[in-house]
Amino acid sequence: MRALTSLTQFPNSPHYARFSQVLLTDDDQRAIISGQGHLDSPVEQWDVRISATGRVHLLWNNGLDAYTLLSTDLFVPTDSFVPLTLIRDKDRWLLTGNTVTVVIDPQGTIEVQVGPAQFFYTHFYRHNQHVRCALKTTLQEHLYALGEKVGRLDKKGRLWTQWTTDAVPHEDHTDPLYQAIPFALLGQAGPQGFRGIFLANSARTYFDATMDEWLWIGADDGPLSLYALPGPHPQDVLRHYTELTGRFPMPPQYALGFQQSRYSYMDEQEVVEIAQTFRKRSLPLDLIYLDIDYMDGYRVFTFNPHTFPDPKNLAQTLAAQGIGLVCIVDPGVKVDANYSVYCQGHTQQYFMEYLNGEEFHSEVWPGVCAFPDFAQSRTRHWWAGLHRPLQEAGIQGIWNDMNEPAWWGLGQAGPASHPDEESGIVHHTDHGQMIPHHLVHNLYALLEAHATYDALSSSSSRPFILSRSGFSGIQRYAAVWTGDNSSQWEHLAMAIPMCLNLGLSGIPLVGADIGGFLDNASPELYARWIQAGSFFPFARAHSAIDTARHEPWSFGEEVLDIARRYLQYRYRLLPYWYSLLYQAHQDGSPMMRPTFWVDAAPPFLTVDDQFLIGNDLLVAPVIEKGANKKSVHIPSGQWYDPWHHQWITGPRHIIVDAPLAVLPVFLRAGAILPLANVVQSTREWPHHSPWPSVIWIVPGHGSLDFYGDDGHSLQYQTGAYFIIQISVSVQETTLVVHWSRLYGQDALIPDEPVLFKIGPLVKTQSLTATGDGTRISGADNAHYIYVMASLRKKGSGTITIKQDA
Ligand code: MIG
Repeated sequence: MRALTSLTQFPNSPHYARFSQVLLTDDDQRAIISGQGHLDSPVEQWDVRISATGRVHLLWNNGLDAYTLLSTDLFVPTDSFVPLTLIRDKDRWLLTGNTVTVVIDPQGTIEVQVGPAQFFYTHFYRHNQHVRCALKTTLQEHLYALGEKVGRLDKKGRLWTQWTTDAVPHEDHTDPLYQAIPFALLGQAGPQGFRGIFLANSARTYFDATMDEWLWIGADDGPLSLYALPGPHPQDVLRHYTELTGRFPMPPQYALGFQQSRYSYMDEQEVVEIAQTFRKRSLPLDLIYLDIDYMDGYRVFTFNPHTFPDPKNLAQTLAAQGIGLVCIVDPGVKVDANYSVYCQGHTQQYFMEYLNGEEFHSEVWPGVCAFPDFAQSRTRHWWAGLHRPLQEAGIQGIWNDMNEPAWWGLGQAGPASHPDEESGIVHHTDHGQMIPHHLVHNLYALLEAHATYDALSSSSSRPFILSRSGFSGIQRYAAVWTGDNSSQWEHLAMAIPMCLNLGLSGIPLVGADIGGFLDNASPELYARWIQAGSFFPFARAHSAIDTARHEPWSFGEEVLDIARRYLQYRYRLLPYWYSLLYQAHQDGSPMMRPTFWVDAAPPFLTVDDQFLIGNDLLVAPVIEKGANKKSVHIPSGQWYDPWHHQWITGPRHIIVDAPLAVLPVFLRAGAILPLANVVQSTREWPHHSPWPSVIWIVPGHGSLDFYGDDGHSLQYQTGAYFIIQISVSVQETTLVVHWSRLYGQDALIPDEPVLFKIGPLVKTQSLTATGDGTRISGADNAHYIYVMASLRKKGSGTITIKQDA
């Protein structure tokens, strides 16, 4: 690995580019800047384009653009560009289009002004194939996203590399990790707010934030292809970024359920026992994972005939308990003349090759392996077809591991070979090009996920894929977990900023292995982890081979009760989660959000031991050993603490009691939380997505677009869904709850009435409720008013609560 610590070694280099000419193309949609400098080539070229939506694309051509080439096969970017006007202003060029202004200075700077966001680029530099430039930032501006990174929420102060790597074990200094997401979100308090930079390049790339006032951005090869994405809210930036790279399709509803894994459940009997114990202990569960030992000698797409003789029967047995099966699939295919997958791949030349056409081999779990060349659509098509036996056995989801790709070299002797060093490997494209591996490496998991997605969407149900590695756009196909963490308190703490930044990188369904993968969790650590993990978008417990048992009942009765209670909270909240999934699907908003999402001021710009689910639920997990209190930064506005029945006015720093059974949560005034009955599995709702029995309305101002569909088919893509907008407002002594259907037909909406739980109110004795629905008095009606109503009847309804005259 390269020991780069900074990109800024040549601060006074004469090699920075200068600009000599700016011209418009015939259609006026592209400005071409010619550069001069003491560069390796006498003339360099830059393109500037402005999209109709206000994104500014700056492209410094430099060799093969593998990202654009291969992603064009996967999807076509939607950008359309506006006509530009160019004028010479003194010795600079002014380029305008739409509401954007770009100022090009012959000294070698390009300044983009789009709304309150400003992007000042300078120090364009090339050395051999490496390109870089500097983007102006300030001490006040914080840095986020960048995919999957260790450390704090704010990524300033370090050099970050984007190069997909099997990083086991990883610690606070480890970089890079499994995902490569060359997208940075920059943000500060005040009107300037947030802005984003996407470096659309699949080579090894760098974001060097070691200087306070400059962000250096570089790539080892390929173009410096930079998209400036305006804000000012992070939601605006994410909308732009996911418009370019794609959004998360609605997954099957079980993807939000709890999931249990271990490396490995060794045979069918063990899997059945795990399922039965979950049911016996009344622990909600939707999926069990089969890790690599289910296979026959680690041969992908096979089952071990002795330990998993009847996977179909196993899947049926589990399905009867509402539990689905997910199988791991690694890309390495065992080189074995008696193994049909290898033989097909070899004969058809589906595998990666050396430049001289020889098949590339390296060792991984099955021994010596060949690796599918996912850059070719014919290989992807073949790979998709290989999933048929798994589907026929009734497998619900696919878990893609080792897809960085990870391999260990040949032979035991030397050090493990690293994909960097396999410099002679090439990929072939559909258009007859050969691309060196280092330009495809970061895209490998994305291309594999695309093939897997195709495999699983050939039936009528929605695909569910979990991927360890990925590039910008992995959210089009897969959920992501953070790889091999450890059963240590530091790793529980780190999971929060890691998943927050993954969410801010456009990937909504994210989580870390609950309990920690390596090592053994103490009962206390597991209790704290399952509490916190129940509030992560993706909730899966997993543990390595040779570790102690980590199922929820392995730590004694007290911890089991805690696990059950928090898993039940998770299932109750599923209607809320499901609506957030839909929002992610629509505009790229994360489901798990940093508190700066609602309050972009200090300390929220750096707070990373608490998080929001949507905008209404603040979660503050205990992440320290032995702690029974939690320090919480409450964002501005009124928040309700349901454990201590207290209102808190933010912004405020508080310390709350949090004994082992308590994870502090806070509800925003105006929160609308649709809550389901506790079920053991989402399969208890075979015909519709999570449906609330209760909608908790917290007095204040707020609204929620409550979304639903059938929960499993692709018919939502052709309009089979509904959206009911629910809002609450308070004026003097009157509180009004209103709902109205924004979209969807009656037949899709369950007929079961819902109970509006409105409160806490000061006292309900002197309050009257009028409007649609029937008032029900509950036991604790001193603080809550309950009104039963149908969300289906009529298209809308209102409940008004008034103080008696
Ligand atoms: O080199 O399949 O991150 O979740 O259990 C280890 C065995 C390979 C790494 C994954 C982990 C999985 C394990 N895999």
